[in-house]
Amino acid sequence: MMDLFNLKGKVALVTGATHGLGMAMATGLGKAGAKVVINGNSSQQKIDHAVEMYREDGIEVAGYKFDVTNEKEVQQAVAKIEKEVGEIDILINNAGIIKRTPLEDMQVKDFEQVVKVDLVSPFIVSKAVVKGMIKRQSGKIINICSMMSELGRNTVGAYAAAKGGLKMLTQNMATEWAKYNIQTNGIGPGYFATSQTAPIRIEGHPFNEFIVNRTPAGKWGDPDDLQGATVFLASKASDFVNGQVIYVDGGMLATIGKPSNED
Ligand code: GCO
Repeated sequence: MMDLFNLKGKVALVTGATHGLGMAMATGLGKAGAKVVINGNSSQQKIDHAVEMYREDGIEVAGYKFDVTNEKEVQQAVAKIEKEVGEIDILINNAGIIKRTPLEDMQVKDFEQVVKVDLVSPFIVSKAVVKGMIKRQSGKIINICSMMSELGRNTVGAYAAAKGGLKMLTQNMATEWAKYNIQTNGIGPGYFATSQTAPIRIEGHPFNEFIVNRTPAGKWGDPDDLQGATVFLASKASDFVNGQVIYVDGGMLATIGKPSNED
């Protein structure tokens, strides 16, 4: 039974994996036996530092710097990875940004940038990787969605539009590519303790109290909580699962919440 979750011999590309949720998911794939390829676009130094951290964790890893929104750079990077590391069996489209601004104040260019990174880049990277998967009649694509794939929240309208679109893009990728034995699914993280949420996760800050109260588990998620769902969707165990989003959210989407004075 455990062989179903064994990723030995597989190559997994995880975008935006120099820190945070991407690093946690990539680490899970590595611990399940995959050879991990991480992407970043901030600095080579940051990528090199992350590679060292993976290696200290016993993970076989390679790091590549490229801009996931630039189709030419992505195509060149995928060709380089497939030449230097191996054909990509598993793709996690995790790279993403958020800009928190009331919609009425948001600049169009900022809205477009969020959509470009969070929605268009999963299309760009998947398009570059899926050609090999189609040829090999095998592949796993996992798009990292969000609570905002299902719910709105003040000031994150562009992000919600992108993540809502990413849920539907996941369903369409599943529709078009399942016939090639490619399974495309999503993971929707709830509220996790990362650098992205650091500004809204301050002890005593109203939003921090709100999230803890709004989450039945009564806490922020730990990035490692995502590893089980990641390995499941990357492995043979999910070969007949397609177009689904697994929400790892402590129960947030299951409830309308409760009054703050209620246990
Ligand atoms: C926010 C948070 C969320 C989380 C996550 C929830 O500002 O509401 O950053 O967007 O990061 O996406 O699923």
